[in-house]
Amino acid sequence: MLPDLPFDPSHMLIGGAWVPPGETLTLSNPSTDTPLCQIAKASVADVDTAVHAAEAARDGVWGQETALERGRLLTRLGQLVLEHVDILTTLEALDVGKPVTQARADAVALARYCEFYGGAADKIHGATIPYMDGYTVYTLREPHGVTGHIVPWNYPMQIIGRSVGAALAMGNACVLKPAEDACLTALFFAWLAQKAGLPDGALNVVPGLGREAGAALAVHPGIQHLSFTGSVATGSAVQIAAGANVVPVTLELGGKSPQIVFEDADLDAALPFLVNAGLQNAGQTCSASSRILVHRSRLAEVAERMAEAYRAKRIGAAMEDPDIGPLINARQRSRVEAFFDKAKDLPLIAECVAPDGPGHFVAARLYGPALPGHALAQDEIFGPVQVIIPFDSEDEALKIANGTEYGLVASVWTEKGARQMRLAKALRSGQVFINNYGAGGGVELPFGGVGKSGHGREKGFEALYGFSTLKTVAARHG
Ligand code: TXE
Repeated sequence: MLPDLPFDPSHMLIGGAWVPPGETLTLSNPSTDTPLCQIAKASVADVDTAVHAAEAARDGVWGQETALERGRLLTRLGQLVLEHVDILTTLEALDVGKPVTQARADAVALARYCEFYGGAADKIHGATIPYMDGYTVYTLREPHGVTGHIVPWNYPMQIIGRSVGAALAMGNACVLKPAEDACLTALFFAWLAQKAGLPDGALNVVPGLGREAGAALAVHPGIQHLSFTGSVATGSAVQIAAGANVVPVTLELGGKSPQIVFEDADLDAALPFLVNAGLQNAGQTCSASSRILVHRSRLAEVAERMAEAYRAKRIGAAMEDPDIGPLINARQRSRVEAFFDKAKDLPLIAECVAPDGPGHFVAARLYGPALPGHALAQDEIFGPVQVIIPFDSEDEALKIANGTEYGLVASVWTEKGARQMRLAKALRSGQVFINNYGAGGGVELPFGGVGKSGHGREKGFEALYGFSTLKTVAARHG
């Protein structure tokens, strides 16, 4: 059951007011497939009102706020998030089906984003540029104005932290469209932001359908920057829609991220990363490591040890804090099961059996050896499924690793320093990890992809450049 909330979860937050929508949608619990509550089905008109509220904030109190005060506000918000970690954890576990420990880590990460961007708000600035005699030239880093944030259901808190957190730090006013499958922590975060003293309209939240509210936000002429995380198809549609208004878009679209295990890899160190980077959040992670490339000399050993780890995993309801929770909805389960059909020609190395429904549970499966061109080795599955691909040489490993349409994250397990350096340079990927995977997901580390994994960078200081624009001022004084 849903805990008592200090706001009505069927309402939208627009211009500082909790507003009832014309229509609602039912939010359900993926662990039980039972309804949780009603949420807003924001209309095109609601999105328009939210954008105007953000414009009013941009042109009003929020737009006048100093960087120091924006930083203080975000720091206060981070503290409030920490004080409400328990309820945020419960909401995420119920809404996303995310095991409690993983949901808690996301809540703590949300606080960390607020702290980081709170601290960074007054430390980003322009430069002076040496120029011709008689001129003083400098640059000003300014907010875009009103930013749109279209967020998926797999990591709502982390994605809101990295995009809305950075956008607010730079002084933008935000319109956030959370996913129709999971929006409770977005609403709770907005309520905390009000408590922290965020001026009305600086953050507006309009839950609703992607094809209605999301599409309306993407095409709205009042939006000056869009940040989107989700599927390639929708990301591409959002970019095309934003193109009509010549609006910059940051796209984070997932991947097929490899871990490369060389003949000299420390397997004791690698094993937890090899497995957990694929199974965390039931594999519904943009940076999930779904391809394990293994030097043929270690193939049997890696397969055996990963299989052992798979068999020790437990799948269950999120509130029972299993290793693996349910998938978000029946559609996602069907998607994953369709990959099981495509894998009929592959050896199944290990399986962690899923409990029967009504929750959207699916077995965790490890397949291999597979050829690099197999559908399981090429397509994003977004479920608890990994595939082992053997290789014989460094060149071959690199070719396989770079041989998909994606390029989000890659990791290399080897003790050889020169090889680490060669691969870090040659891998086509937004992030490369050496003898680890993810480095704990630090908020400080710029994140984003190449190829169909998207473009633009979020997290770290880099995000602040993305959520701002640069003005050059040239003063002629003789
Ligand atoms: O994604 P969508 P879905 C991938 C993953 C998954 C697949 C489908 O492979 O299996 O996408 O998931 C909003 N205009 N990822 O259908 O449609 C929608 O409301 C504007 C990868 O959930 O991309 C939600 O808020 N917005 C991923 C958000 O877009 C629209 C995370 C994502 O939904 C819209 C999630 C439209 N026309 C899925 N249509 C990652 N990179 O982490 C939908 N939306």
